[in-house]
Order: sequence, then structure tokens, then C-alpha cells
Amino acid sequence: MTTFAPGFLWGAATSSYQIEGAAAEDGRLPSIWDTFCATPGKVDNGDTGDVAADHYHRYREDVGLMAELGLGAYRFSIAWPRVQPLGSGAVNQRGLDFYRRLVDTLLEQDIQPWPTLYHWDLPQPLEDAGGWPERDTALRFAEYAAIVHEALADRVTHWTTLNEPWCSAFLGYATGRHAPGRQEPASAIRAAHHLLLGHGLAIAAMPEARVGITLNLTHVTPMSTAEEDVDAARRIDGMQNRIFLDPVLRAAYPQDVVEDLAPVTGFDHVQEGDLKTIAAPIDFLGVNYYSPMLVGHGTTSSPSAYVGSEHVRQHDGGRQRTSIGWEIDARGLLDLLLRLERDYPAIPLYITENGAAFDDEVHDTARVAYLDGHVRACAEAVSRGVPLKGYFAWSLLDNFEWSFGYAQRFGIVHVDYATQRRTLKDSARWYADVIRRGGL
Ligand code: GBH
Repeated sequence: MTTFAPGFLWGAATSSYQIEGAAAEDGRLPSIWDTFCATPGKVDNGDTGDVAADHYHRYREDVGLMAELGLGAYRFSIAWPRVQPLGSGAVNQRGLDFYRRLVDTLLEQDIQPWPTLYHWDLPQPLEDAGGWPERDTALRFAEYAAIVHEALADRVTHWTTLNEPWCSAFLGYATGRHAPGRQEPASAIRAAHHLLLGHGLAIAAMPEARVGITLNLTHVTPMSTAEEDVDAARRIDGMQNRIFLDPVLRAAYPQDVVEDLAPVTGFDHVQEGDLKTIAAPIDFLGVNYYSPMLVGHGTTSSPSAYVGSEHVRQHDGGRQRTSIGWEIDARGLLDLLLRLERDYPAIPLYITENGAAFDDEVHDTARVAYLDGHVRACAEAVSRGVPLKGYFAWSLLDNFEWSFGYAQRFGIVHVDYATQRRTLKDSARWYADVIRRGGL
């Protein structure tokens, strides 16, 4: 049997736009995702988050499910357009009240609330003013962070600033696969910087909070030992992992990444003192892991998410895939964790998302196998000295899977969107067992 230390935190994760619905209720105004969804051709099937899993109205029932599973923590995100509908200025008390009710309900069940301040739902007026490529957005984010912190600091101990700034920057502003759907490579680099700056400024705005940031990181392997394939892997590791890890944990952009990006940007948007702000000490690093990457020299579909490294191609590793098409490789998670501990030692780590999309309604054998393999990888990492402190399954509920709409289901709890009925899948029962036994 594989057991984890008694304090190991077992949780599940969701995000505001993906589950809440109630898009126009209690003063919430549109975010970039409402706008994106309303634009024909952007989201499969024309799906939107207008209703989603109706969690805004069903949060009590959902917390009940969490209690039934024995979760120690629940990672959710706070919708900026509920709290500050215009992205600046007036605070919407009814929006804040929802999160206060949610947090109180969690605490009644002894479930730690783990809010993320930003999981991609930027208030539309801030995008209208230029969005994340503009420095002002970072300042607005810190103001919003201070408001939420002030309202919930007596009840919340662990705060996450951003979820996956890579997606916000490069899917939002380079490929345009995510909101706001812009295809401007140089803007994407500016966006990445202002997201990081927002993270640092938010930390300064939340005195005494225990804070972290969640990054979507991956293990990158070159196709062959040929020099150009090895260089391709270095580039992807740079643009996926180190471009965020190094500023946050080493107060510098990686030199090779800066050189790769020279044709795109001279980094003149970086002001003196920014890196010091960005590298404010954090208490934990959140890691979202789904799939590894095998890469080589070649050409990719355009526009590429890997700005400045367009001559890189992703290869098929020959592994089984989930229904969304991502390869399954738990070994990649172990390699990633060992690498983080080697290159960025001593920072407490949490897996803040890990999971898989499969279609099976209730008897989701493939998801159980996926989760089991990845939790085993976590155990192995811990046994080899990685300071991994917790694991959050993605996701508690089936939900709005961004540009894939409702077609892709990541939940350990099934949602019948016609009736909003929740049903525990086998993976939820399996997870409840893992939590009860403290391991596998
Ligand atoms: C996370 O993003 C999000 O935080 C969450 O909201 C989302 O629902 C969840 O994961 C599931 O998607 O096509 O093989 O090259 C995940 C970020 C970025 C992970 C793109 C997969 C492409 C893999 N994703 N990446 S592949």
C-alpha cells in the first residue's frame, strides 16, 4: 500500500466560469469569455457558460458532495466580473456575498477553501481598454485582489493569484483559441509579463496571506538527440515552463528565452523593479499537469502558441489518449516534479489540477486508471524527496471546457445538463476511498 503523510491535502478543483452559470445575476457583467462565447465559431456547438453547472444556485448541494467524498480542500475561482463588474472602481457586494456564503458552507464541513483570484474571466471593460498586454490591467488586478482579500481574509488562509497565465497569454493573445481571441504574438509576450506583474502586485496587496500561483507545466522531451530536436525541446521548455518559473522564483527571465524572442520583442515593456515585484516570496507553487510533450524541429500549425519558436513540431509519443486527444503519461508528472525540486528547490508544491476527459457517464474506468497512475506518480515523487503537499483532482464536476464547450467531460461527478442532476462516477468513489485511506 502507498500512503501519504497524514497532513497531505486531498482536494478537487473547479473554476468560476466553467461551473457557476448565473452569468447576468446579482450584478455580474460580462467577462471576455461571455463575449468570446457569443462570437460565432469560437466555441464548439455555440456553447456558453450562461448556465453551466448552475453552481451559483446549487453550491450547497455541491459542498454536500464534497463532504461526502471527504475532501480536505476545495479549489475554486472567484469571478472578477461578479466582484468588480467593470474591472475597476465600484465593488458589487452581492458578488462578494456569494463567495462568503460558499466559503462559510465549506468551513461548516471542515473543507479548506482554496480560492484562485483569476481563472481567465477578465471583465470585458478591461479588455476593451487593451487587456493584459496593457500594464494598467496588472494594477487593476492588484486592486481587485485587495478587495477580495479584505472581504475573506478572516476565513481563507491559502490564496492563489493566477491560474495558468500561459493560457491567458498565449491562447488568449497568440493563437486566439481562448478569449479574447487575439492573434498578436508580441502582445502575448506583453500579456505574460503583465500577468506576472499582476501576480506580484497582488501579493503586495494581500498582507499576511499565504499565497501561491498555479502554472500549467509539463515535461518536455526531444524527439531525438539531434541538435535541432534538443534545441526544440529547450525552446518549448523555455516558453511553457521557465518563462513563468524563472521570474517568480529567480527574479529574472531566462536568458535563452529573451534571445529567442528578440525578433518579436525587446522586452521594453519590462520596467525597473518589475522582476523584484514578481519574485515576491510565495508560500507554494501550484502545478497543473495533464500531458507531456515530445517535440522536434519542424513546422507547426500557425499561429503557434510558442511565440518566437515557430519551427517546432509536437510529435506523437505513441501513448493512449484521453477523449480530448491528450496523451496519457503519469511518468511525465514524476519527471516534472523531480525537475522542479532539482531546479527550484524547497518550494512547497501542490498539484492544483490533474485529470482526464472521458465520455463514460458513471463507470469511468479509464478516468480511474488515469487518476490512479498519477497519484502513484505523486507518491513516488514524495518518496524521492519532492516537497509535494497536496493533490487536487480536476474536476469536481463536469463543466464548460472552454473552446470545447460541454462536449468534453473532466468531472469525477457527472452532470446531466438538462436536469442539473449530479451523479458520482466510479472515479469519485475511488477518490473517496483514497482520501479515507490516505493513499492507494
Ligand atoms: C486547465 O487547462 C484549465 O485550468 C482548466 O480550466 C481546464 O478545464 C483544464 O485544464 C482541462 O483542460 O493538445 O496535447 O498539446 C489546461 C491547459 C493547455 C492543457 C493546452 C493541454 C494542450 C495539450 N491545457 N494543453 S496538447
